Amino acid sequence: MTQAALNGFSHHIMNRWRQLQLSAMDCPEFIPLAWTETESSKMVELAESNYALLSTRRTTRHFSSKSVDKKLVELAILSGSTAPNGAHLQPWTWVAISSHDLKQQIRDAAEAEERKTYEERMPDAWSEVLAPLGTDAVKAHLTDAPWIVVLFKQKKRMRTNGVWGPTYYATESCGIAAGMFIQAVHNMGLVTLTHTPSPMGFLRDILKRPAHEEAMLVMPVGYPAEDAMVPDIQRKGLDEVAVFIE
Ligand code: IYR
Repeated sequence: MTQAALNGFSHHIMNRWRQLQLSAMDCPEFIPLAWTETESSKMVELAESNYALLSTRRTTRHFSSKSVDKKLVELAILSGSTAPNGAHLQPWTWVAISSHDLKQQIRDAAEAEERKTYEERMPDAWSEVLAPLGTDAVKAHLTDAPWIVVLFKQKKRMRTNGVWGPTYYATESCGIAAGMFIQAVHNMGLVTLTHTPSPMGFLRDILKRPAHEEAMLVMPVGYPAEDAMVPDIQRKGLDEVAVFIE
């Protein structure tokens, strides 16, 4: 046998061994999909009512301090956590805060960063598109709302062998989870706002999260203030957002 053939052979043996190890390790178990067919006449009705519900969702900066039952926040988090995600690693941690002291600490730190962003860091190209939305460095919603939920993305995971490994598509997974959380909050008759203080490192420190977790979104949850306002803006139509190729 030539040296090249020997190398090829040992490579083949190594690969086979690896395959055997893998199949012994994760021998997947499957169960039947729980699914009941929806009558086709009902499907359009359901699709329309879901769209109608989502169309009424608005992001407001004006929250009431009226309290919200913890159970509702738990259900919103559970709903968000049903999101499809990379390799089913569920790479998220939701930190839900109702402590006024902690909300104040988060608000103070967020406003300090946001003041720098709005006053020094924000280029014209950015501020010109934010101006119509009326955002600024004052983040009263962080103390007005009864709850703030901070979504942390897990960048790594501990493998069963005790060695750190990556998570996969954690940003996409957490983005989808946040969307489902927002939908759940809206569906239960509450409002939320996707706040993205930048940089967000202070959230890990204040909330004592480990280094492999990175804050992605801060979402106050509550009732809207009685005089809550929203910008007068329209959503793009289907022909502006979609292309169908049939
Ligand atoms: N993070 C800042 C700025 C901001 C940026 C975008 I893009 C928005 O849609 C809204 C705000 C803030 O939260 O104010």
